[in-house]
Amino acid sequence: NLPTEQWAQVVEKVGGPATYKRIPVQQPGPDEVLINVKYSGVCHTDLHAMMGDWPLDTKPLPLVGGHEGAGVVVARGSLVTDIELGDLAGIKWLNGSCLSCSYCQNSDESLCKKALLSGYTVDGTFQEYAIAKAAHVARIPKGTNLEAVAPILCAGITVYKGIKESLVRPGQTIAIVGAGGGLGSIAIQYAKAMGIHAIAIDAGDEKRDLCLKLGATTFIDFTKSKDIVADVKAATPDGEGPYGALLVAVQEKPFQQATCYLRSKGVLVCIGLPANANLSAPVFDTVVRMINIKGSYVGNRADTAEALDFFARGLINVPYKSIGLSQLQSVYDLMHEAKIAGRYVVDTSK
Ligand code: 8ID
Ligand code: ZN
Repeated sequence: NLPTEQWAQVVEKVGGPATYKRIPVQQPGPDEVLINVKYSGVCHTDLHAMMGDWPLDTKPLPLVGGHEGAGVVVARGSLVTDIELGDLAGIKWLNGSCLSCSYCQNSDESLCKKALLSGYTVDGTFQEYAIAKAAHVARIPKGTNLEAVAPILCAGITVYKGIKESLVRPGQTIAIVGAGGGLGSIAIQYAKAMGIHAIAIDAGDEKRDLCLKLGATTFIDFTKSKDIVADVKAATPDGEGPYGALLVAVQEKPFQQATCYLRSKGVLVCIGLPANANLSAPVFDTVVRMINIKGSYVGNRADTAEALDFFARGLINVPYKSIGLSQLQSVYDLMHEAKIAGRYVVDTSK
């Protein structure tokens, strides 16, 4: 017997704040499941959504944010046959896609024009009961620690996919920019597990200690370095710079810098989504040094399963701090100040 009402964090106007209140529990449609979200990670995307940072409309307000939700399947629609009540499951940013367009056919589901986005175009995981399309729900093995796994559902999938997109190979070096934040701290560990050396770039002693503990080979403090480009190059064995750069910072400037410290033929993978940012690079250098610039946007269902498998093998220890769902706004306040080392995970029962 499911409750008809629940606690949720609701965005009622652009710019926030998020309001903790009681709202109705929705019923899943025929191809959907209802998940009792136990824990949800807080991604910087949730803050961008509340602030109206992007040139993409959310669903009409009110909006329930959140897209790193780990929980238990408690109801399913009549067409759903491959996931059982009681199974552990995760709601990710890609809540659903059409599964039949040319992008979906090619497993580029995040590029589907009809994609549904959790906590953005549909209500997300900052509530006790959330809905997702069964085809896209992440399958989580029984016995998994739901609090620890939650951040894998966006941050983990995204950085794992991004590292693959960088084409950096085992034994080579990647720069992770924004390395002390949620995506960055997890990226260090995926890189390490994939046999890749990570140069971590971020600010402050807490983030430096975290990055080095997680396995970064070097930490560069962008607030203290007098010459980021020279420092990054100097941190690679031949002084030529890293083979790839994973940009998960929420500022425009480091995107420009990366094109300068990448070694020739290096790949810049843009993941962070700072508001109103543009990327410019010198055309001459880009040509004669054969620099690659690309974007990477979450991951498909196979990336999801693979990212979760790295977690299940004990290779990824998400550095998370726990807090009640009722305290979400305080997490946004810290995030806005770039004061979070690692990830916050909210407990929907508090
Ligand atoms: O699919 C995608 N492309 C995707 C998926 C998930 C998240 C994209 N994102 C986007 C988010 O919307 C956000 O814009 O990735 C970005 C990072 O998300 P996050 O990791 O959740 O944010 P955070 O925890 O606040 O970490 C950001 C870090 O960047 C550092 C900050 O100190 C912080 O630790 N940073 C900044 I701001 N400027 C920097 C700079 N110049 C910097 N680090 C290095 N150099
Ligand atoms: Zn996210």
